[in-house]
Amino acid sequence: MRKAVYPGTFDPITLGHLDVIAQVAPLFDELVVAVLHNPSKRPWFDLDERLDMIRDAVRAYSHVRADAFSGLLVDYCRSSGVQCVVRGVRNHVDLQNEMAMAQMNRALHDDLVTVFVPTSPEWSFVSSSLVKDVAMHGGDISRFVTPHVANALAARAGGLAN
Ligand code: COD
Repeated sequence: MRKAVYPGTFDPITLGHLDVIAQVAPLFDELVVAVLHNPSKRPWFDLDERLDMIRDAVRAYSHVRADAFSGLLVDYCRSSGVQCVVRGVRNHVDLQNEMAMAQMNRALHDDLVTVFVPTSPEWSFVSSSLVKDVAMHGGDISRFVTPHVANALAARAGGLAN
C-alpha cells in the first residue's frame, strides 16, 4: 500500500495546500494530512478547528484523511508505517528551507523519502499567514480558502478586532 503524510501547521488550510493535495492524491492509496499539535505556538485555530477545516476541504477524497501529531515528524512516520512525506514548494525560499528539513528528517530516519510538489502558479503567493493578515484587516479572502475556512476566518478576525 502506498501511504504518504502531508505534514504542516495548516493554520488554516488554504487552496494552495489543497492544490498540493490534488496533485499527489492520485499517486497514493492513503494520504494523511497531519497537523502539528504544538501548544507552545499560538495558532489562530486550535487543533480540532484545523482538523475540522481539513476534513471539510478533503471530503471529496475517500483516501485522504486528517490526523494530528506532536513531537518529531519522523517518529509519527515510524509509528504510522509511512515512508513518504509530501511538501509543497512555492519558490526558492521554500525550496531552501524544505531541503534542510528533508535532509534532517532523512538523517533521523534512513527510509524516509520527501517528495516536493511545486505549487500551481496561481497559489504561489498564498500562505496561511497572509490570508490571516488580509482577514484581520477586513479584506476578501474568499478566493484563497474554502467557504468553511472563509467563514471561520471572518468570525475569528471579528472576534480579535473586538
Ligand atoms: N502552495 C503550495 N504549497 C504550500 C502553499 C501554497 N500556497 N502554502 C503552504 N504550502 C506548503 C508548505 O510549503 C509546506 O510544505 C506545507 O504546505 C505545509 O505548510 P504549513 O505552513 O501549514 O506548515 P509548516 O511548514 O509550518 O509545517 C512544518 C512542520 C509542522 C511539518 C515541521 O515544523 C515539523 O515537522 N515539525 C515537527 C517537529 C519536527 O519533526 N522537527 C524537525 C523537522 S526537520
